[in-house]
Amino acid sequence: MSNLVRLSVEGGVGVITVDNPPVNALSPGVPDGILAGVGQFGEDDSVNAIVLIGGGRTFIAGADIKEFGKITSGQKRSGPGLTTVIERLENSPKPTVAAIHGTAFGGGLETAQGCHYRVALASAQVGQPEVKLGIIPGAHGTQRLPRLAGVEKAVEMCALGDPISAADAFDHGIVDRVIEGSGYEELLAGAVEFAAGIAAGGGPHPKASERDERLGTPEAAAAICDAARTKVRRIRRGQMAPLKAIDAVQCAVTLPFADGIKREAEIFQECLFSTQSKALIHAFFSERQVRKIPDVPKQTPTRPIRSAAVLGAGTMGGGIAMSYANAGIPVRIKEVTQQALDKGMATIRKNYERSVKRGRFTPEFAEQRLALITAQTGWEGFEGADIVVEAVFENMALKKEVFQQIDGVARSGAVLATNTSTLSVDEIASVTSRPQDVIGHHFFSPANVMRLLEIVRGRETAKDVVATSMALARTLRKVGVLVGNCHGFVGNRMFHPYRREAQFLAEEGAKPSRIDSIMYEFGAAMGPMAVGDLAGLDVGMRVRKEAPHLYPPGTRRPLAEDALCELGRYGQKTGAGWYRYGEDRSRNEDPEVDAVLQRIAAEEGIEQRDVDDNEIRDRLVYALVNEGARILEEGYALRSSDIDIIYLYGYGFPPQRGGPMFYADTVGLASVLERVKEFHAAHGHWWRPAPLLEELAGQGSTFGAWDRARL
Ligand code: 3H9
Repeated sequence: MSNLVRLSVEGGVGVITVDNPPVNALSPGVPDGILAGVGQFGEDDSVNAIVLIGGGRTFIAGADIKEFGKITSGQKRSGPGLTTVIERLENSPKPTVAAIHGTAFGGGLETAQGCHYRVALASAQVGQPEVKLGIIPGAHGTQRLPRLAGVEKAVEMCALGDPISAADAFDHGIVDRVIEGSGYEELLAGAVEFAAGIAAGGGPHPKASERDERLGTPEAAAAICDAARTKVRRIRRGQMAPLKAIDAVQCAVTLPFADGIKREAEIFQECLFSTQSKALIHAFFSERQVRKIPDVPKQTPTRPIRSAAVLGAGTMGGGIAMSYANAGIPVRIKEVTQQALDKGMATIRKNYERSVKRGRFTPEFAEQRLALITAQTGWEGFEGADIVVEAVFENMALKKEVFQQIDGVARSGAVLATNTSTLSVDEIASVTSRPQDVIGHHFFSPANVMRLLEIVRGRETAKDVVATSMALARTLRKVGVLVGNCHGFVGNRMFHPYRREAQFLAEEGAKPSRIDSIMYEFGAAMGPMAVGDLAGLDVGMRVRKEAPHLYPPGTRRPLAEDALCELGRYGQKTGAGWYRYGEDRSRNEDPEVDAVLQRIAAEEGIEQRDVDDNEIRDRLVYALVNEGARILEEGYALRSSDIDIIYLYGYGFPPQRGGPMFYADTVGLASVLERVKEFHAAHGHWWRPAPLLEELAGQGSTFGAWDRARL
């Protein structure tokens, strides 16, 4: 018997317990153990039924994702396949019952579908999240799930990958009984009682593979599948697995079960070996890796954050306050004038109303959250806050003044966070008497929605403040990434050359709308011009004015956006920027922009030409990669995969590309370097290859290998 699976007998019911913490993944040894358990209990006359349950906090959360990399790299694997186990559970003469708590995901839910019955705690969730890893269910889930739940539900679950509650699963026939109680013990007792009752009632016991009463007609399935295809082409744009998952589920209706599972296996293999799947699996592990900070181990104590105070009720301050309130943390929000405070609170209220309208929050939830926000113009209560977050205008003198005030009121031991997006955390901390408590919390707009939180460690930031910030990010349902204190930190420091190249390309003759569509086709949520218009072109103009050292003498300076700003074209907020905007915010090309670009080209002696699409893509993406490589070698990011997470969660980089650094690895660093050198020869200074890129390309290595070698 595998040591990952335990067997016991309770009241005539054989219990198979999977014990593979933390999530009971189907690692090698688990399928073997379940198989052996079914065999042993099958032959044991004292056992009338079998319960399959997960030890610890969850049922089986799926296949062991680490194994996929081994398969695709050609490593040999031994032991029975999961489908053998599932067939054995389904063909067991004694009734089999899956007892679900925590999460039954992917191969876990497929294993449960092989059981004759499924019971679950009300708190449990079930799902087929494989598409989030760029694959489809590969252990017959696309064929059994529609037989249990109908095609519509199966398509939704397999194509979108989102989990559903036990109640929803019960309503759709995936779960046969919801067990009262909240813990493992109650689940086990309920499942054993259920199984004993079923056994006493006699057979035959339902096999999902043989059921067809919920499948419906091929015509009805085709209509459901077509509608789902239209939807995923929009909301999972550029991703292959969701469409493949729909194809596979449709086979449940058009093919007999035996042929359906063959087709599923073919599609599964095709997806598993795709670059998209490798990218999404990279993103899965990178999101978890990001929490590991070599000199701040897991055991580092954290400071409790039970209350917060935010300075500034503008767009960022308001969104930050909402993030705290949404996590159940009472938060004070302070503005200088009553008028600014009222405006900020009106926006917060409007945002909650919108979330209620969209069905994201219930009206009660929104009211409760709103009640957690205290609006004020004074400092009252700040002395009790566990964290004070500064979100005032991006100006060093102002931030210093505000931090001096915070230093005077905040209690000893409070975390003092600045939401600066570019300024030096050390300089801000230097005006306080406690730089060890100061840290950057760089939220992304809209702060209540965007998942990224760049956590900027200053020279003197205490380790427990770092650990507290990382834990707080999870509480706020954000992905916290630790970065170093350089201009723009990681995300904006890389975004700067990306947007600079976009301007250069436009000045050289590439149409702004073409530049945007190249990045959109690459999979980005928005192209660089549209992003500029959304954020406001004056933001970049101000940075260029305030940080002239960023453009040393003799280097080419982007001129287009400053020129657009001079014409009052600040972007969407003024109705015009790179585009002219209609009342409904529709984007229209504008000849005035072309005229500005032509004028700049003529004045600066820039030759306007027909810029090739590949050049547009490579100059934009490799500008990110080259700067990312510099950031890595300078130590401002811990890993290339941290940079990828920043771009996936903060900048709309397409998930199926895995992030800019992973994308560069998939292209091959030698090819990337060759292009960077070409651009260097043609455009000079800004394209000097990063030494780390040269080093890794020279060794035939990758950023991924660099990460692994260092940690
Ligand atoms: C599949 O099943 C394909 C099938 O069709 C079969 C085909 C034949 N494997 O997320 P956490 C690790 S595809 C390996 O922080 P939480 C994770 O890396 C799979 N490792 O916990 C982390 O490690 P570390 C379908 C896994 O409580 C630790 O466990 N299933 C796996 O916030 C804790 O993870 C999925 O896609 C795994 N399957 O959330 C489910 N899962 O501590 C993926 C986790 O070293 N998993 N780890 O950093 C999840 O969604 C979440 O982990 C879960 C728990 C919700 C379960």
